Amino acid sequence: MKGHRDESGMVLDIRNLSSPARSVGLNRFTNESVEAAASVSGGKLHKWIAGSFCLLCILQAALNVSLRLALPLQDSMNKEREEQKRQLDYIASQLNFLTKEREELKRKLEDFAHYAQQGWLYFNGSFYYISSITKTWQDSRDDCLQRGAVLAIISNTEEQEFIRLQQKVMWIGLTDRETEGVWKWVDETPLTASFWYSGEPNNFKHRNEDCVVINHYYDYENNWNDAACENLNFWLCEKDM
Ligand code: MMA
Ligand code: CA
Repeated sequence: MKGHRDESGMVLDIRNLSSPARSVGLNRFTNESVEAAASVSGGKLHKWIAGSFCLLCILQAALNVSLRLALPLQDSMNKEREEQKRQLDYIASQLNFLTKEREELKRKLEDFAHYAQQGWLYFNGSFYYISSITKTWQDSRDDCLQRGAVLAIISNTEEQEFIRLQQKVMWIGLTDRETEGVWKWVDETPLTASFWYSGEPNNFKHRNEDCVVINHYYDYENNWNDAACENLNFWLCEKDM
């Protein structure tokens, strides 16, 4: 195309113009078209900058929102992790405790099996052994020690009842041979709850009766008797579990 279309849309053929006119026309055309071009591209740039700015704003807003969402999430995840660690520590300590407890129970079970097999009777936390032969009080005491036990120490009514129901005359671990009238158990504890049969202890006929047997009055709740320590009797050992 030989002509140039100006802004009005008219075709201007610069070849028909005189030289100065041509030059003026050309200059006019060139300046205008540069301005026009500049104004077009300037508008586009403005739009582009504005658009980019908007996009940045949107991105910033999105970032703000996601940070605001993410931070509490992070916080709660940390808390959850701490809680889980606490729970793990607790479970570990429980496991440790239960492992020890299991070992303790295993040992107890083995002890129980051992004493039960040898004919010991179990009552309220203790095993009891009733002899099948008779001995003096001192020999009976020694026998119990050899069995890892002591001559029975009666601490309360329930224990007295249990022993009475065995219906056997037996030495128990009570004596006043150190000081007449001061009764002491073989573990050195003083006598508190006592179950003397009526009239006992009596040092019968001024004999020295310094040791104690379960009497044969099994129907009576109180059936202890002081007897001579050299007498031969069955005996009762006790082992606390
Ligand atoms: C026996 C003896 C004594 C007791 C009296 C009770 C005969 O002696 O066991 O210690 O006090 O019986 O009658
Ligand atoms: Ca007596």
